[in-house]
Amino acid sequence: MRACLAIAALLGLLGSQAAAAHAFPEQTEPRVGAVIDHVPNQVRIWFDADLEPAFSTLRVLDAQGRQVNRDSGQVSAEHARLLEARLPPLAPGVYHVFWRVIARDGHATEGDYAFTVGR
Ligand SMILES: [Cu+2]
Repeated sequence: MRACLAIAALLGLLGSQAAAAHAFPEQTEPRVGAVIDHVPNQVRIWFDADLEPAFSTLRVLDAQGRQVNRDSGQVSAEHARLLEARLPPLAPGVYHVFWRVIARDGHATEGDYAFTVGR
């Protein structure tokens, strides 16, 4: 999330095109920085614009940098603004979610956030 905002700020500084049409996260599950006891079946990120399914990915890495989700995420068939990835059961620890999406205008945005699985 922070990286995402940094990219937006950078685009602003460079006087690039308005970031309005790019896709940025509006909500995530688990939430940014959350400490959770129950691991959900999926990580889900809702964006503020429709996503291009072919080039949008979501990877969840454990503290050792190993990807824990088997696929690399997909845009929901029902909701063009929802990026999701199935999760296996997770051991306690910190996990980083890395997302990269292409909006329908062809512009890429990316970012990451962490959540923690408690004991
Ligand atoms: Cu754009």
